[in-house]
Amino acid sequence: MSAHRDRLGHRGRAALQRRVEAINSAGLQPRRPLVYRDIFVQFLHERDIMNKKSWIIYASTLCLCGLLLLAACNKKENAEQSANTPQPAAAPAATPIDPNTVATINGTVKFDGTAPKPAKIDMSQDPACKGTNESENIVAANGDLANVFVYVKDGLGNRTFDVPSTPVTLDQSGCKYHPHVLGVMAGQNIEIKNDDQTTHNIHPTPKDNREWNESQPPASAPLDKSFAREEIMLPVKCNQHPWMKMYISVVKTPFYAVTDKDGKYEIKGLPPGDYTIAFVQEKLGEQDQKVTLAAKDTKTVDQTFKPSAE
Ligand SMILES: [Cu+2]
Repeated sequence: MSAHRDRLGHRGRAALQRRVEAINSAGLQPRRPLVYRDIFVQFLHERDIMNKKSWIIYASTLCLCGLLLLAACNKKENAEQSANTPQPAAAPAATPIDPNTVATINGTVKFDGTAPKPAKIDMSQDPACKGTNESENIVAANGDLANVFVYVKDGLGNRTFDVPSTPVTLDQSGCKYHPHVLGVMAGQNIEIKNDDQTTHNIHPTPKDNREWNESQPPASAPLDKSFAREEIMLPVKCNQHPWMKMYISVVKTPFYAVTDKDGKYEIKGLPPGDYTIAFVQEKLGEQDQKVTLAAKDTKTVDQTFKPSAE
């Protein structure tokens, strides 16, 4: 009872008193004598129901307001975000290449001096690796230097080029990589095949791209890989066969070539302009040459490498 009284408080007690007086003054005749306690209990009951109803209404209203506020804030935030997010600035469009004016460069890369005798490679650790093998770090016959990566290093400005949908192929056969130097555009697929009866583990060790290595058992499906960023002469090795090495050059333009066994290369389809042509050899480094191409030019740009100091 004392607890009830406390819960009622001053205003509650005053209201109860008024009700008792109202009943008494109306001269009502209850079935049994109306006692203070009956009225008190009924009052508490009504008050309880009222309180519950009020709570539900209060809570619902609060929730609704909260949700509305949240929605409003989100909307504002989104609006601010889209206002603050810098839209990619429209790069000034590069002049389209006119196929009627394109030029060609070609040439021969020479090795000046006596080419080192290719070192013999012992592949006896894996009986599945048959045949002869020789080091390919400098491949020069009659002074013609093979496996030189030639590309347009500068002069194309902000031109961008479509990535070819056809892949380039890297084959493993005779426990060697074919080719030894491969050019590919950034994002273009490289189809890696294993034609050997042994498991290879392809392991590129890039500077500017993601490193990975993956095993490829005999007769397994080709691996499809690509590199996102430009990187010249990215080394690739095999974790199974320590002599297996090759280089992938990842470029942003289609203007590249690799010298063949006669040291020859050709790059076609260049718009007229001033260019820097880079020649890169895995042991002998890089040499650049400038060339100016007029419309429909075919220019010969030869290059000579001297033996390195070692
Ligand atoms: Cu291997």
